[in-house]
Amino acid sequence: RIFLNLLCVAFFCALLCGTVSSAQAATVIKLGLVTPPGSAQNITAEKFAELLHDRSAGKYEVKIFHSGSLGTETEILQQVQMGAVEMAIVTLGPFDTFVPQVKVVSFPFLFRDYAQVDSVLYGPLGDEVLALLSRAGFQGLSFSENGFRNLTNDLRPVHSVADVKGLKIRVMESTLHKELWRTLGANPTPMGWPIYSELQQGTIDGQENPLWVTWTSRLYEVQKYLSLTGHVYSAHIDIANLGWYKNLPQDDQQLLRSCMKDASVYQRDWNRTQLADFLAKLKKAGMIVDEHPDVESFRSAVLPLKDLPMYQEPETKALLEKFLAAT
Ligand code: EAX
Repeated sequence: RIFLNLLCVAFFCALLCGTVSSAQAATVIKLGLVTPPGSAQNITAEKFAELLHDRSAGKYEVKIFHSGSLGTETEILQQVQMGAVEMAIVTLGPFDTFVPQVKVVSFPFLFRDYAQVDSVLYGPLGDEVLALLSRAGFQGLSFSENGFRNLTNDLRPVHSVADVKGLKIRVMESTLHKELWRTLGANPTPMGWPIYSELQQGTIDGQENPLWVTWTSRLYEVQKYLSLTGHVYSAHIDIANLGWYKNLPQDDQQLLRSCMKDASVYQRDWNRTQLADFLAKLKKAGMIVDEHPDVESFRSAVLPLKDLPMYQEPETKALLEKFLAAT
């Protein structure tokens, strides 16, 4: 009987403890992104979740909504703006419509290599861009890496810009990317992600993305030709709803920023060490790769982009000049 009583006491203690600990339950942060587990965005998100959990001693729990379960990047951005979702990791593509100045970061052939990317974009100039996001209701925490974009298509090998003529290319939902491919002679169609079935059905001939995307999204199944054009350094932007962020204690705001910056360092390293492996896998899967396309022909063809009206807005123009001077 005593034993039974003790058992009851133990049981109620356990119950009580459970209640107490759930009363101190972690603050859940919803974070949206469109790519699947294993993608570069997820690597950043998972690292961020882990760092924030550890460094806040469990005060925050990040719940990742991946694979576009919250919608396209544009839709996710709208939800973050409204505060329905606290955070997101998105490509810069759809940002044009929210904060137009951000498109300078994706200017074609802006960065020569990763060393330059790290010193300029992940330095003070990048922070200047992040600071602009508040005017659209976002807190910019960090950039992270999608990678240098390369063209794939299913019609023919592309060596120089002349080979691009008339190709139906899916581009991100971005004026810059649309203008870029129009300038190169293609027939660009802006679309959200994913695009596998459109490529499979042949409504579009090609697309452009970093190697990891072409590999993890199995685009090699529906795309024959890959050219290492590296035309745009594609960044992710890691953001929070501004009002929500400003309501956090100061120390926690700083903690979120430093966790995201550190997650970005980790993710860039992950991205870069895998590149050779992705390329080998794509070749093995049957893609015909032009590793040394005539990049100069692309570079000179995109020069007029600078004179387009979208780059004449004074703030955008000044920012682009700063980036061009630093790269
Ligand atoms: O992040 O939409 C795009 O082309 C992105 O680069 C892709 O989803 C990977």
